[in-house]
Formats: sequence, structure tokens, C-alpha cells
Amino acid sequence: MELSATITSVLQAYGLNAPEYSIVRINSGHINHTYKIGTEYILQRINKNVFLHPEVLSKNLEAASVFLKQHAPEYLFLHTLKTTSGEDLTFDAEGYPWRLFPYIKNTVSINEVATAQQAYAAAQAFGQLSRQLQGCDVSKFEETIPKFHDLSIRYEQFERALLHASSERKQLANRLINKYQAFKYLVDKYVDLIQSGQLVLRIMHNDTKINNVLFEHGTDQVVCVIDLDTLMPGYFIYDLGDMIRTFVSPASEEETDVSKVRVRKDIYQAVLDGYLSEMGGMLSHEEKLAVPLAGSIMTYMIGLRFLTDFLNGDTYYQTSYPQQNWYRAANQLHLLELLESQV
Ligand code: ADP
Ligand code: GN1
Ligand code: MG
Repeated sequence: MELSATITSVLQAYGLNAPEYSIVRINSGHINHTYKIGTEYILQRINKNVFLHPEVLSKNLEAASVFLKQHAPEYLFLHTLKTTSGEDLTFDAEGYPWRLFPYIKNTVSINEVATAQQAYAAAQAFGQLSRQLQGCDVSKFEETIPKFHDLSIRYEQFERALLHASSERKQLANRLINKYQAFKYLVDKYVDLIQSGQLVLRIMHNDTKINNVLFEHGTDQVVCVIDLDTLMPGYFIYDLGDMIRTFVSPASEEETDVSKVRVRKDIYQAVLDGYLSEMGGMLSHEEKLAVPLAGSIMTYMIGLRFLTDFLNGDTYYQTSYPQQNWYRAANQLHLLELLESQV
């Protein structure tokens, strides 16, 4: 079925008449296909190759929503709308799950942090989500992607990709491969940290990059966090680290000129201050000792994932030009080198 016919029939499931709306694709995410429907809705096609059990996404959202309604009724938690038959998802003819959200008006998402105020506000918002969910039964949540942020599994996936990569891609990535291998000591640090048992399993957002926050248009105020597909058990270093990864540089992970990738110390500090303003009281003394590792672990992990995807022939992340995953991996390597030279 052609895309507009698919969207028309998906919208019908929600009782909406497609010709009444302008339909605009939003390209900022790497995983799902997102469409703005008029000024009322966000329609998303879930990537079924990434989320093999989409009903788990709905189950986790529901668990969080029920808890928050009871314990933090004022909190703006983005929940899907139901189809006319009361379902959270609807499936198209190709078996892709779709879902609908209310469009949060008068908001923007950004791909680079411009000010320390933005960094503080976004970090505070991600911290607030986990703080509000403190006390919620973690066993009510399932992993939507198993072992999502397990760095040793990500390293194994990288090694497997090396075995199966085409000689052309391996050749192109030779320098990056050697450099990423040289940072393997971070896997050991990660394993030691997890095995120490000092980190508490909490409900984390697990994808805290800066474009997963909606800012009020024209201000540095956060309206809400979005992209809750990986709202599931995890450790605080995942959220804090992914914020450091995506907030501190004035150039985003898409920048192909690595000389523009920098670590802004004031922004780094604002991330810590904003996050700890919410989570500081929750984290143990031992957890706080892990704070300096968070940025490097997540930058290494996501960089490895970009490189792995390049070696696998770009099967996971959406790309818009042939070497995009190579450039993303090179960008993240540069950021990692900067972060590691500062500890
Ligand atoms: P992906 O999982 O592919 O990253 P997201 O859920 O992050 O998809 O959505 C992609 C983009 O769509 C966001 O960065 C934001 O700009 C916009 N967006 C998503 N949901 C909403 C919403 N409810 N209201 C307004 N904008 C939204
Ligand atoms: C993906 O969906 P999006 O674009 O917010 C990815 C994250 C990576 C990020 C890197 C489910 O996030 O883990 O950190 O790309 N999400 C998934 O940009 O794999
Ligand atoms: Mg996103």
C-alpha cells in the first residue's frame, strides 16, 4: 500500500479523516517514522525490526502512567491516544505498529544545546522523570530491547560485526576500529561497576538525547520529555551519560567536521547540576562516585553502536547518505577522546 493510503487507514482507526489534516514527516529521530498531523497529533510508525514486541512499549507506558496519576497527578506524562476500539496500537497491512500522541503545542525540539540554562532544564526534566517514578515497582516494566545498555554485549556485537563485515567497509573503518578497540578498558570499568552491585536498578528514560525533550517555543523552559520507548529498568549512568554525550558539544553527533566537536565545561556542569537537583537525594554515595564515568561509558557505547551498524551495512539506524554511520562513529570517538583526556 502506498504511504498516504496507509496513513489514511491508520488515522481511520482513530476516527480521524486524513484529508482534513496536513501531514508532515519529522526526521529528527533515528528509529521510528514520525508525522505531524495538522497541529493536533503526532503519528508514529514503530520500527518493528528494533522493537520486536511493541505491546511491551504500551505496557511500560501504562505502568508508568498509572503510578504517576496516583503519585504525581500534575506531571505531564505523554501517553498514546486510543483507537476507536480502545487499543494503544494499530497495525498496517505490512504488520508495522502505529500509534498516535497529542501534539504538544508551542514547543520545539533542538539538536544542539545553546545555553547552560537549556542544559540545566533538560537534565532536570530527565531527572524529574526518574525521581517521580521512584517507588514504582520495577518488575512491572520489561526491557523493550533486551540488554539495551549493556556495554559488554555492545562490544560483543561490535566484534561479531567485525567478523562478518565486507572487506570494503572494514578497510574504510580501519582507523576507527583500532581506536575503538583501544578504549576497550571502558568495558572492563563498566563490568566492574555493574558487578560491584553499587548501582540501583531504577526506571530510566534510556534515550536522553537533547532532541527527546520539548522546550517551550522561544524559552529555555522544558514542557515535557518524549520518546519513551525505552522507559524501562536501567542505571542512572545511562541517562546522565547520554545527556553528557549529547549536550556538552556545540556540534551534534551528525557533525562531519570533528574539529567542531568540543566539551563545554559550563554545559557539563549544568547537566550535573540539573540532573542532581532532582536525583541527588535518590542516589547513594557509591552511585555518586560513578558520576565521572557516565559520559565516557555512554559516548563509547553509542559510538560503538554506530560503528557496528556501519560494519553491518547500515541495518539499524536511519541514514540519509552512505557513510553517515561512519561519520557518527568518528564524531563520537572525538568526543570520547576529549572526555577521557579530562578525567
Ligand atoms: P524517534 O524514536 O524516532 O527518535 P521521537 O519520538 O523522538 O522519535 O520523535 C521525533 C521528533 O518528533 C521529536 O524529536 C520531536 O521533534 C517531535 N515530536 C515527537 N513527539 C511529539 C509531540 N508529542 N509533540 C510535539 N513534537 C513531538
Ligand atoms: C536512537 O530514537 P532516537 O533517535 O531518539 C537510539 C538511541 C541512540 C540514538 C543515537 C531505540 O535514538 O539508543 O542513543 O539513536 N534508540 C534506539 O542518536 O536504539
Ligand atoms: Mg527521539
